[in-house]
This record gives sequence, structure tokens and C-alpha cells, in this order.
Amino acid sequence: MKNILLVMSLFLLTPGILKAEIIDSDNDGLSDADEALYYTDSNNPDTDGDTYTDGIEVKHGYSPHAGPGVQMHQYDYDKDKLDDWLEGWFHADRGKGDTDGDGDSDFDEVMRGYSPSEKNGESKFRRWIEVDLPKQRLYYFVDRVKILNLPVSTGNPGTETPDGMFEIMNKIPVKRYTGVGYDLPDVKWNMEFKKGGYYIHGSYWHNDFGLRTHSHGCINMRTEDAGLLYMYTDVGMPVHITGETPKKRNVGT
Ligand SMILES: [Ca+2]
Ligand SMILES: [Ca+2]
Ligand SMILES: [Ca+2]
Ligand SMILES: [Ca+2]
Repeated sequence: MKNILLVMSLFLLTPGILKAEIIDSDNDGLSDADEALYYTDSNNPDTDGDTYTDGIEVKHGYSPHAGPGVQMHQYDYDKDKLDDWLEGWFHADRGKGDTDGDGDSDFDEVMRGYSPSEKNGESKFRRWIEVDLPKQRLYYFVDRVKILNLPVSTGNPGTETPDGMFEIMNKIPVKRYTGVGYDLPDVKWNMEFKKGGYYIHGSYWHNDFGLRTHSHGCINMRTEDAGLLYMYTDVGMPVHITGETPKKRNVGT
């Protein structure tokens, strides 16, 4: 009986104890502890002065630093290329470019599949590439989260980029592409994903990326985007190509 009473009294007391532990100095709905995680001012309910409180902004996924309407995933407080939403997902410090202090930036670690908050860890997050043919976009995923969203131009109707599951088979820094009616030297950052000449690669001869198809079956990207992808892809990385090639060549915005 004594024990039951003890348990009951603990149960009744617990909400009071929990409430007492959460300190919110400026009463904006974000605790002082959380204000430290978001690098907001714990004595100012509206750190960025946009009339929305820090608590409301964080609750709804908006940045408490960037003025009205800017979402957490559109803002990068420490400018390390990993946005504030992704910093939270990967348990990184939003105010430090190198959370675990091992010399590699948070962005670099995430892109290679490492935890940015674990020193000397192993690459553990699953990574893959997805290409959306109807939208003419390429996505780079780490741990189920889209890290890159880049415009591409895939194969034209008649020489479509095949859909299906592939993987990076081969990486070649510079390559020359020749065929009937074309000869393109010095093409950078070539990632082969299917035998028969199917590559993801940089393209310097047009600027149709994200707008329309352009190729004989390869996936064309801006050279700088292809360079970024090339840096982080490994042979064996899955490439998942989905949807159908747009019939109309201009796919929109
Ligand atoms: Ca607060
Ligand atoms: Ca605000
Ligand atoms: Ca960041
Ligand atoms: Ca690091």
C-alpha cells in the first residue's frame, strides 16, 4: 500500500517537476535549452524581428533568423552548405561548420554518408541518386533525405534515357563523345550507369537543364553540378531513374 501511494504521489508530482525544469526566459514557446540549439536570443521572443515568435517559427519549420517566410531548409546559419533543417536531421550543430571538429565539414561528412556529430565514425548512411524524367531533375539522397535537387536534361524522345534501377559502374574525369552529327571533346565528370554509353556528365554546349530533354540518352548536367556529384559518388552507388520522358520538350519552369 505504501508503495502504491508512493508511485501515485510521484505520478501526481511529475508534471509539476517537468514544468519547473523547462525554462523559457522570454516566454516565446522555445525553451532556453532549445534557443541554444537554434542560436536564437533567449531574452528576445522574436530574434529576427519579423513579428513571428521564435517558438512559432521553429514549430512550423521556419527559420527564426531569416525574416518572414523563409523555411528552415532554405537557411544555413553557419554557412557550411548543410541547411538548418538538415543540421537537425543529422544531429549537427547549426552554429558550427564542423560539429565534431575532425577537420571535415558537416556537409562533406553527410554527403559521404558519415555522421557529422560522431568523430571517427564509419560511413553508415545509405546514399543513392534518383532521376525524375518528367521533371528533368536529379536528386541525391542520404539517409532517406534529399540533399541535392539539380536540373538535368535527359534523352530526347526517340533516344530516351532508360528508366529503371542502375548503379554507377565507372567514373571518368574527362571524356570525348562522338556520334552521327556530334563530336564533343573535354566533357567533364562522367559517371557511367548503363552499358552502351549511358553516362551522367557535365555539358557545356547548352543550358536546357531542368527545362527540356537534349541528349542521345545521357543525363546532362551543368558542369559545376556534375563536379559536385562526381566528388561524392562511388562505384556501386544506386541510380534510380523514374517516370517517362516528356513528349513535349519544354517541361516547364
Ligand atoms: Ca524562449
Ligand atoms: Ca521571428
Ligand atoms: Ca549549416
Ligand atoms: Ca566534421
